[in-house]
Amino acid sequence: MTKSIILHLDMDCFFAAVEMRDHPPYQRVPLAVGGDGPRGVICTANYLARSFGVRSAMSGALAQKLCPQLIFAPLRFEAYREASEQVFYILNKYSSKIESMSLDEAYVDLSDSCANFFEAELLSKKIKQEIYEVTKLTCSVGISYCKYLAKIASDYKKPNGLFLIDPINFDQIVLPLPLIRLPGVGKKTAERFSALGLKSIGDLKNFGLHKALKHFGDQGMELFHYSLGHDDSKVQLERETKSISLEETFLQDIHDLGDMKEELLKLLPDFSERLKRFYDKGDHKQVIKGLFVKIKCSDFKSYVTVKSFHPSYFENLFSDFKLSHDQQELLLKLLEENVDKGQLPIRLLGLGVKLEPREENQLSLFSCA
Ligand code: TTP
Ligand code: MG
Repeated sequence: MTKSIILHLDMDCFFAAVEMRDHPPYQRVPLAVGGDGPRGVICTANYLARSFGVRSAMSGALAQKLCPQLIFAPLRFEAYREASEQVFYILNKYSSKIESMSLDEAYVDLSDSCANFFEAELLSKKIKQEIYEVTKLTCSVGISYCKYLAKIASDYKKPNGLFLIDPINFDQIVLPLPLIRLPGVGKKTAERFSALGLKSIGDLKNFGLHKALKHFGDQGMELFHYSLGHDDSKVQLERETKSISLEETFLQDIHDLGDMKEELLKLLPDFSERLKRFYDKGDHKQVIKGLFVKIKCSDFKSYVTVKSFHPSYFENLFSDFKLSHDQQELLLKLLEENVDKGQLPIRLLGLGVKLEPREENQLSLFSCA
């Protein structure tokens, strides 16, 4: 089997960098974007402000306390979107396998464009330079043989970094990192690990598969595999629809579970519309294989809980596009599970259905024959 070569790219203090580029007086001052006003929350801060402890998702009031000379720039989404499009345009020149995670973050599969890590490093330098020439913004790039390690690598030398994690430096770089750096580990899971004396990825590796499974079930097994450097998740191409979903960001964080449930149910009519539009196009009959709820907490961490079923469980959705009473109850249960994982007020709420990839559809058709 050929090894994958995955690049992870993350723009440096993205919104703040765009503001500094467009407003020279901001370049030498500690800068926060967003967060002004009594209830304001900071979206990001430049690296000078970060040296005072100012962070994303912090209240503007606290940030000002930490750094009294902090300047607040208002948000300009159009400018961030334009810079983001320029970055993705450049990435598209070098690979057709790109998974965008947000305006400023993407995974790129370079397995077909580069023969080895050395070539991938050269190409990454070229990409970084081109992005800088076009946008006048810097980014950090990580390269590895799987997604989660490429992400850790891009973070390792931020800002303006380029770093490779391969099997040779894996132990030295990755094992000392805290468990929260693994995909799917939030504050709560990290605390559960900590209660067993497990702090670092290396601790989990030493803990062993058997005990990881015993204490943490399937998630323990998955995380244990990460601790060995194994991750076979693929860069997801955008062409294929993986899910149909709807989400809403609230002006004020929601604290109360009852209010969250109410807001979730309010999304249902629009969600039905979305389902109907997708299936009315008629050219794809991808079956539904799961239901999920997503939340984003006030610290901007996202949690998604999915429940999978045989596609027949969702047949009603093809006729009236409405979730049944049972499915709505399930949705509320998934919400509760998520809230339990996040343990904080929420700023975003979403729901959706997972679709079976088209190839799997075909396989299951054949296997029925
Ligand atoms: P990030 O890539 O997480 O942060 P960043 O680019 O500002 O800084 P870094 O150099 O560490 O990558 O997020 C990208 C943008 O998304 C960020 O500039 C602003 C926005 N954002 C928020 O609005 N709120 C948040 O809590 C976070 C984390 C990001
Ligand atoms: Mg970034």
